[in-house]
Amino acid sequence: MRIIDSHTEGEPTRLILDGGPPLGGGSLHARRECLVAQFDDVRWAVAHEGLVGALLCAPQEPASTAGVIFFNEAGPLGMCGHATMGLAVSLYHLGHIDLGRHKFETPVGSVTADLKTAHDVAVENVESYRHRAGVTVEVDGMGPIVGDVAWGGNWFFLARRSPVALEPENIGALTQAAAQVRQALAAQGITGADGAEIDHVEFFGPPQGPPENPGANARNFVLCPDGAYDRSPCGTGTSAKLACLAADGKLAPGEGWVQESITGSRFEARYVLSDAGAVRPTIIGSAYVTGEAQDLMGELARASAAS
Ligand code: PYC
Repeated sequence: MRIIDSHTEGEPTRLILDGGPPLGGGSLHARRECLVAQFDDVRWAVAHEGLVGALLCAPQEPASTAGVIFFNEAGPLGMCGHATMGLAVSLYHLGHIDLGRHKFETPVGSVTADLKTAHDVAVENVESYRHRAGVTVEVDGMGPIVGDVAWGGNWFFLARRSPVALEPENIGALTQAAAQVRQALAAQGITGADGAEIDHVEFFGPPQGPPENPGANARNFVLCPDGAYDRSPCGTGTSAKLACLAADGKLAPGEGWVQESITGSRFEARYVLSDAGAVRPTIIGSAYVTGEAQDLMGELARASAAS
């Protein structure tokens, strides 16, 4: 298996270039189901160090650059904003694509990565929307937490206030609080559309960027399904936030939003409205290649035999 690693605003991505499991043809959704049903050990082995894996696939449409299935240690993801940036930067680094716009098929729809430079990418995400507003979830020891349920390529609960101050020294307590919220959502039957599990929890607070670099609109903390927090501001979580801001009339089409992560990294974001009135977010950030490896599965087998 040949892989390339990258970092996007603090969050790692591991792209499988070739040698991945044979998933057959069909839609990216069907191939994602095949990955989970038949090759879950491969998915786990690639992503178990707390990174997001991206399996490069042949696209269905000739106009697409590639198909991609994102996953982490817990299972497959719908979309992943930071990893799409890592994907585009990695393919450019290898000389597989030029600067400019590239369409990628994902299991939840096609997205576009506009590679502006070797590192700067604007990702036009899938249509995003708020499913439920002002939902109250009762969390033991925390009381009622009010938030919105929204889709940004994954399902999010966006809490209106963070139960713990959004400071890096509180990451342990934030992770625990967000995990409790996620458990409470499931226990109280609060879901996304069609009963979909809400597997990402997002807390918001005021931005805390350094005085020499002001201008973020909000800081977030995002708990991912594998129990790890997102070091980046989370592309799909930022998309879900834009959908909520749009629904509340707090952000107009084309208006900029700067989302800061708990680590202080940032994504710029804005949205357009489709002809049908749906929110189509664009998330802008930077990614850097950090490593390349050949024979990853052989290395993992040797490491596990030696330990
Ligand atoms: O950037 O969309 C994102 C993301 C999802 C999970 C981790 N990062």
